[in-house]
Order: sequence, then C-alpha cells, then structure tokens
Amino acid sequence: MKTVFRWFGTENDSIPLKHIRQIPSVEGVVVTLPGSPVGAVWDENRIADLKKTVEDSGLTMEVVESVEIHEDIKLGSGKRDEYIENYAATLRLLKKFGVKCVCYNFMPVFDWTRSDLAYELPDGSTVLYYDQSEIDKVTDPQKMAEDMKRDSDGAYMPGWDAEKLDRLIELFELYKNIDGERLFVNYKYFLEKIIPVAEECDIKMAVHPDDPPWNIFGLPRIVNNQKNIERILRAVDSPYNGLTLCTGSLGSDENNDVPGIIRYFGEVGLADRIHFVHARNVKILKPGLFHESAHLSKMGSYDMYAIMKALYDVGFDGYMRPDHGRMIWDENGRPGYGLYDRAIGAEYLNGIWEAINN
Ligand SMILES: [Mn+2]
Repeated sequence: MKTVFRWFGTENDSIPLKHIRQIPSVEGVVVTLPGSPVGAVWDENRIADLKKTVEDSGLTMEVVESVEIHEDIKLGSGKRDEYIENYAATLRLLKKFGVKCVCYNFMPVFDWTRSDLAYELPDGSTVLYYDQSEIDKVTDPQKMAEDMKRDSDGAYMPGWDAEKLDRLIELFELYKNIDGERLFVNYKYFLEKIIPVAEECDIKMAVHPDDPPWNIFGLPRIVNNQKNIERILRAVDSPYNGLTLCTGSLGSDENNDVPGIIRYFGEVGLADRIHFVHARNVKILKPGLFHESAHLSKMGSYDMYAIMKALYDVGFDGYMRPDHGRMIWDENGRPGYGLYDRAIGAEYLNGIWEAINN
C-alpha cells in the first residue's frame, strides 16, 4: 500500500508541499489540473510544471484525480466521440509524466453533494454534513450549486465548474431521457473506447463511487453498490477497468457493508480492480442523514480496522489516501481537505496497516 495525499496545486491549495512531505507515511500527492476545461485535452506544459514542482519537493505524482468526463459522454449525445478522443489524448500525456492511476467519476451533472460544508461537532471541529431532507427542499439546484461554491470560500471545486453551472437547466432537460440503464449503456460505450487506451498507457482507471450513493434531484446514479459496481467492472473485463474504493461515499448508505464488499470482490476475482482507496469514516445518524468524522473507528459508524483488514486479506497493493477530515486547530482551508486531520488520519490508517502486517 502506498499512501498519497490530495493536493490541489500551488495556486489552489493553502497547504505547502513541504508540509505534506513531513507526514511520515505519505509518499506522493494526488493531483489535478485546476481550470482545465472539461472535455479538453490537458495542457502538456502545465502537467510538466506540476510534475517538476511535486518532485522537487520530494514527493511522487503517480495518481490523478480527476480527469473529468464531459456530460455529452454521460448523455451519449453530441460530441461524445470527440470528448472521448480528448480523454484518450490526456491519458497519453499523463503516461508521459509517469502517472499510473486515474480516479474519475460518472455522476450526472453534480459531483459530490452536501447540505452543509462546516457542520460543527461537539468538540468545535467542523465537518461536511448531508441531510437528504434539506436536499429534498431544494427546488432550485442552480442556487444550491452556487451556494456550495460560495460556502467553499471561492476554493476551486472539482466537478463544480462554471461551464456546467451555466447550462444546468439545459442539462436537467437532457437528463429527462436518461435513466440508470441508459446511463450504464453510455458508460459501457466510454469504457469500451477508453480501457484499451488505459492498457496501452499502463494507467489504471479507477471509478469513484457516487457521493452520496443514491439518486439526487431525479438524476440517476449507478456507481453506488456492490452489484452495480461489479456490473461496471465486468462490462469491460480488464484489470485497467477498476475502482476507487471510497469508504465514506459507499459507506454513507448503511446497506453498503464496506468490508463485506471488499471481501466479496476478493472471492469473485475482482480484488485486483481496487486500484485506489479513499479512507474516511462517516457517522450515519439515520438513513439519508450523515456527517463525516475523524478517521478513528469509534468516532464514526465504520470499523476502520475491519476495512483495512479486508483490504489486506484480499492482497490490496494500490494507493490509499486519507479522505476528507475535520477542520481542526483553527485551520482555514478547503472544506474536507485541511492538513491536520488528514495527516492524523494517514498515520492512524498506517498504524492499523502496520499492526496487521506484523
Ligand atoms: Mn472519496
């Protein structure tokens, strides 16, 4: 297991690489190219600069999160073939710079969604919070998206790009014809074209589960449970068609038994598809109502030992990063992506791993 840490780039992240380098277990950063227009080929010079910056600080740049998928691909319409070609061209560029794993998602319109980005816990820390009843009250998703963007203090939010927000009404109209089955067919089309390129580039594609893992605003979500994920992994049967196992995203639906899913994939020969793990804990208060928590098992609903043990037992050998943490110690930063709590989480998870290994 290689521990990595998400970093949004010098201009978009308040955390210096020097500080990340000082977290004992962390070997590399998970990067993106903020501001790249969705659907366009990434800029080679910017990737080169990013790699130099990262490596000069003593870290590796082997994981990218994410190369976003244009809505036309998910809708199966418009210029999808052109956007898939661009996606392939970006993969070929990333190969040139030593990238080994690309995490992406296939959620229509909205990326991860929360009703509160700074919910205060009794200890004074703040976390991301989700209340389905609040989301159900949203009659204007455009306004919600704008509020979320504002509440993130102007931080760059992956998947919440301006171009998409501008055409929100049009997108909702287009998705009226897309149910889960249609979305799967469009997804398979994408995989059939892109997985051969991933094989050629030796880049593991790792789809991130939907967050939360159920339909919102009437838009279908299909990367959300064991059965649907297995179907996606088998749609193109290649080791390069894999998964980012995000414990918090999957685990916010209490029907998803995360260690059980890992062990099941081990039993049916899909363990080698888990290329990347996002490890975090969530506290489920009731179905559809949860907040994120410290990584420590007793702070949330998940037994993190059981998750790490299941990964160990199925032979997990990929990348792991501590996912969203709390904001603590008066740190100001991107919601979910503070330095301190994620650093604590990284060491805690590595402590579990070391104990299992010994
Ligand atoms: Mn995640």
